[in-house]
Amino acid sequence: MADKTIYVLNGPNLNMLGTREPAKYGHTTLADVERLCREAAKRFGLGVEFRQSNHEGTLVDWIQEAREKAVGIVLNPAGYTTTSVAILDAILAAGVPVVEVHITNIHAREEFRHHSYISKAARAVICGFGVTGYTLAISGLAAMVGAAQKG
Ligand code: DHK
Repeated sequence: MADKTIYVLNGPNLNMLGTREPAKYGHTTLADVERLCREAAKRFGLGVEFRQSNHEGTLVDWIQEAREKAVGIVLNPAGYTTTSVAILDAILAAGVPVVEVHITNIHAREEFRHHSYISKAARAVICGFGVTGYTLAISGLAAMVGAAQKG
């Protein structure tokens, strides 16, 4: 059993990864991303609670839950990045480090995608690496929480 757990939370439309605008988001499915995350976390002895929701309040509930049950959070807020004060407030109250991930380079895209409420509270931000960003986020989070690489 893993010593510690991290939550990997995904916002709206990421359930459609693999078929959604593949020229931007790639062909990898969210199930593939979950597998990558579990492999990456295992290297640091971390367990993963991997979830996706299209609903803002559900994401807030899960961030509150992570406060009790996790040592850190990897969050792709997707479309809520640019709008959600509620998710920002949940992160400010979370008491565990949050790494914000975007598959695409949001700064090279439309102007409205450049501003992130989440970045105001995230400990780190990764964007533009495709789905590899999730594994980079897990490595960074592991360092933040002092989880040593196994083997
Ligand atoms: C995913 C989304 O759904 C968009 O709303 C963001 C982000 C970008 C991503 O790159 O993972 O603007």
